Amino acid sequence: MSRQIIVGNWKMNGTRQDTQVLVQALVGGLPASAPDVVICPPFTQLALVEPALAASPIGLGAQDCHKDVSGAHTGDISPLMLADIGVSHVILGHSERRQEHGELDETVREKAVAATKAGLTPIVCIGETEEQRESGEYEDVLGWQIKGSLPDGFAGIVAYEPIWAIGTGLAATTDQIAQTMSFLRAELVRQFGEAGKAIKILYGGSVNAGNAVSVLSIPEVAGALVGGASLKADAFLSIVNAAS
Ligand code: G2H
Repeated sequence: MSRQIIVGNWKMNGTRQDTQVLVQALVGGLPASAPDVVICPPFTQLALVEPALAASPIGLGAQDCHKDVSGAHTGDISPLMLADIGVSHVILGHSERRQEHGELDETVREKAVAATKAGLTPIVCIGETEEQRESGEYEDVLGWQIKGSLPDGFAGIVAYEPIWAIGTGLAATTDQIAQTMSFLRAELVRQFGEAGKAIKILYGGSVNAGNAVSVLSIPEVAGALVGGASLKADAFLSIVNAAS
C-alpha cells in the first residue's frame, strides 16, 4: 500500500496564539519517516500557518471552499484564493457543513470540480447517520453520496466518517470499519471502473492516540481524518506515528 495520510481537521478552533504553539510543536515533533500529514486550520489562520510549514513536509489544507473562482459570495472563500496562499488540500462536504449549512451532494460535487481545477486535492466526506446504520440502509446512503458528491474523473480522496462516531469519543469498531471500507471500495470500482481502485479512503470519527494503531491497520484504510485529537500535538503526533 502507498503511504498513509493523516489529516488534522481543526474545525472552528484556534486563536493566533494557540495556532503558533500547536504548529511549532507539530513541526518540531514530526518523526523523520512520517506518513503524509496535512493540517487544516480555520481560514483565519491559514496565512499564519503557511510560512511556518515552509521547511516542513506537513501540507496545508482548508476546511471548505466555494464552487466559483471569484464573485459576489459574501463570506465565502474560493479555491483559487486558497491555492494562491499555498493551500494544497481542501475538505469538502463534511457532515457538519452538510448539517449546519444544508450542503447537498450536488454542491459538494461542484466544489470538488472547482477545487481540482484550482490545483487542490479535494477530500470529500461521506457518512451515514446512526439511524441509517441501524436500519441497515447505510450502504445505499453511502452509494448515493459517492454518486452525488464525486465528479466524473474524481482524482481526490474520500473520507468515510460515520456521523454517529464524530466527536463522540466512540469510533466505529474495527469490524464495522473493515466491512464498510470493503463496501466503499467495491462501490468506487462499480461507479468509476479501474480508476476507483486508486481512490484513497480515509476513516474519520473519534480517531485518537488510543485507537489509531487498530484503525490504521484495517485493510483499505489509507489514513485518517482527525478532529478533536488534532488539536493536541501529543495526540496528533501519536496518530502520525501509528501510520505507515
Ligand atoms: C470527524 C472528525 C474529523 P473527530 O468530524 O473530521 O472529528 O475526530 O473529533 O470525531
